[in-house]
Amino acid sequence: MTAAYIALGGNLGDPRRQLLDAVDALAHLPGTRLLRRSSLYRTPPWGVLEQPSFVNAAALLETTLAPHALLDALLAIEQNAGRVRAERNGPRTLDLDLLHMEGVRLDDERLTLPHPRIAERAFVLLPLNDLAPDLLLPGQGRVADLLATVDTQGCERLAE
Ligand code: PH2
Ligand code: MG
Ligand code: MG
Repeated sequence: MTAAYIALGGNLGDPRRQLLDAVDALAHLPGTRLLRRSSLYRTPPWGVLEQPSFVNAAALLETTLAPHALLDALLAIEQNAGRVRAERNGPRTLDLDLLHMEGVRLDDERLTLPHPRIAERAFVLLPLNDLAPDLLLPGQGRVADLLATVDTQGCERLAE
């Protein structure tokens, strides 16, 4: 079994519902257990600024799936949520990004692990810090230390 960290996000439709349904779908993947999920956060849009605010979260799985099989499973869950691929960094119903798998470093045309841009994104680090503040991301650093270097202004934990 390998620990796998997933980032969830969305800003179209009913993002909270879509994220919670996606966590449920993650828990039901073959060979996979859901260990933890973070709080939900409302976060200002990053990249493309003229779009609704996002809801973001993170989940920690334990899985026997290989990295590319897990990536395929994440894309299938996005498709089921009605995800349409459009503008880069633009609005979306559901985005599932594979952040890190324990012991895995990988860089090919489909997948780079750890995800290369975790360190610059408050909307990823805030929920990831709920799950694993001491996690050391190879090449980037410790999650809690990285979180201390980014601007979390405008991010708020949502009551559930
Ligand atoms: N995802 C993006 C682009 N911008 N901004 C926030 N706040 N949260 C996201 O999940 C997000 C984003 C592309 O995946
Ligand atoms: Mg993304
Ligand atoms: Mg994505």
